[in-house]
Amino acid sequence: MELWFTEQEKDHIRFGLKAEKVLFNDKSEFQEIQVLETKAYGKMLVLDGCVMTTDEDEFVYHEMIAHPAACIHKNPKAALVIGGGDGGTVRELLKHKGIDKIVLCEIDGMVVDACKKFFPQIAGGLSDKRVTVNIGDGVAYIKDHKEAFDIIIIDSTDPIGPGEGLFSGEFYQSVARALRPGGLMVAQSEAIWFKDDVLGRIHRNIAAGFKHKRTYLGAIPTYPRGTWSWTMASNEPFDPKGFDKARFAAVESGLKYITADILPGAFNLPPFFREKLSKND
Ligand code: SPD
Repeated sequence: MELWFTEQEKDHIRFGLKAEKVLFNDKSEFQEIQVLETKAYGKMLVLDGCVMTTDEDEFVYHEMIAHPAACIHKNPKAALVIGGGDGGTVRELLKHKGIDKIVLCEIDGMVVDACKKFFPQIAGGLSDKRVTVNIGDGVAYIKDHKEAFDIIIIDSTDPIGPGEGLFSGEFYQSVARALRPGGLMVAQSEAIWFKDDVLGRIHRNIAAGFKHKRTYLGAIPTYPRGTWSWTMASNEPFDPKGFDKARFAAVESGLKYITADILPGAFNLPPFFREKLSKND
């Protein structure tokens, strides 16, 4: 009998992949966790029925969430990743030798353990000496930190379930307070085809915490509708075109998606999406 994984986006939209095997299937205190073997994308991590990462396309998401901020910030030394228990975002930040401290705050220890076992090429950096793994609630963690980080990355699940608090206006205000002067936040901000009310809420809430924000895009075939967005925000102006070229050149040979053209180019948005966002600025 064939085994099919389907992610239901709406009652009339589903994404499906044939699964060869279920490698892991458990329920933590927070969510259902599965690791499936697929022919199309290799191993795939699924949380509460939504694809989080796959062997084949994870590099797009993790490069895009980490390197723009690491190269646009003037001189990043300390970074915090909230969520991101698979370790992919941490792995990319570690490529920047100038970043000497990275804290990962992930609510679900079972996600970290499963990823260390099934995705060692993604999670391997979690044992690096520059990295501290804190298993706990990112919403509480951020409230206890003031002017502590240069870069804060919100590598959350979708805005339902355990990830919901990571999309609130109050949370983004706490993130702004936890950044040092000149600090940058990057948050995964969902698919560009997502319902206007969901996107509207995310962007209004980010604007509640930050004076400046810019959204950028990348292509991820295993995420709903394939075109994904991230939003960079700060209380000081920043310019994607003014990224540090030498810092980018030092990591470029290890990258599979971002180039020196793609990095600033990803901030060019199609007019329909720009208009959608402008309603919530
Ligand atoms: N709909 C999927 C959104 C997932 C974003 N986070 C993925 C975590 C990968 N590190």
